[in-house]
Amino acid sequence: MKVNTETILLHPKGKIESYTLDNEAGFSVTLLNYGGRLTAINVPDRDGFSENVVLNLENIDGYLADQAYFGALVGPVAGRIRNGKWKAHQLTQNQFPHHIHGGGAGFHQQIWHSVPFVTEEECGIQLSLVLPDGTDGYPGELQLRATYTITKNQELKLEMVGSSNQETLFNPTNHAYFNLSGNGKEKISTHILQIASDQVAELDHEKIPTGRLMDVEGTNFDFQSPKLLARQFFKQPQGYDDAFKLKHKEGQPQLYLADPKSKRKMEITTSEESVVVFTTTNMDENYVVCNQKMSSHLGIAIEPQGLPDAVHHSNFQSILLQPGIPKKHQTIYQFGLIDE
Ligand code: G6D
Repeated sequence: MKVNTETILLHPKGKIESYTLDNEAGFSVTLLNYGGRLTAINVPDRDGFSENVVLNLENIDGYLADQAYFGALVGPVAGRIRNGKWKAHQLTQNQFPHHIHGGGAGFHQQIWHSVPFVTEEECGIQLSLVLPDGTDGYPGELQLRATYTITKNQELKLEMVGSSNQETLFNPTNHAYFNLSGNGKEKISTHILQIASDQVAELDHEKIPTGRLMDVEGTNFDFQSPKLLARQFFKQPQGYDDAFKLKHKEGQPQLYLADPKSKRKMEITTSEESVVVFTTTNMDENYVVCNQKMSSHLGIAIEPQGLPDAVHHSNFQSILLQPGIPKKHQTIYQFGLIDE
């Protein structure tokens, strides 16, 4: 196990570094301390050939200008908060009139303090950050720790811990866009997706939950058995940007994504109540991702988190962070090959 460090840019706000965590057996993860962004997860395919299974931008300028959270840690609260309102607090209305993904000074554009570590079985990076009281309207000084760890066994673990000196909100996620074909060779339509979820949050026309949880059985949101995405996009041309409420069963992952051609698979196990799945449908943009123009269905963002806009729905799990009581979120991404 080893960690390589590369200095990318001396930015006025601090040194931007890139770290590569390497299990020395074909599995490696590269991330920036800027936004804690995953820029590469290299995973062997059926022939043992390692390629990147997350979408990345061309260079650091791309990340500094990014509006779509490529690979980023997102928070303090992922997703939309209606009108940016919580109790008497007004959060930044960065998707006017709503608040989205932590606002203007969210996790994704902070330079985190970073410390690499290596043991015999694992290696990783511990990132830390303090967001001052009142940042983007959130009360309390928020102390954060985000730890990325890889194992010999092709696991990537992300643990995020938040604590505050006042009652505040905490619902972070990671916003990597996956494409298991490797370096964005194929569209995600070729992928198979399964989610341990029998309910999806009903959304209004602004993509904000109404509070109703709808049964997925027999609908286009039913991923309880493995589904080919191409077939789902045919039935649901607008794609998916939806929050699935997860079922947790000891020892079982909540999400399975596979690419039959390369035979790569990923299983996600999370402590969180839901997963937001965003299929990049119609995301035809003028920037370069994995050496090509960003286009519809190039990646799938998988964002484990509490249900969005939870502050306005008493039937959603609370995302309150109480003073002096740290809260931990954990997600494990397990990579491997489809069994024949
Ligand atoms: C998020 O749910 C949102 C999308 O609506 C948004 O477009 C994307 O981030 C960039 O996942």
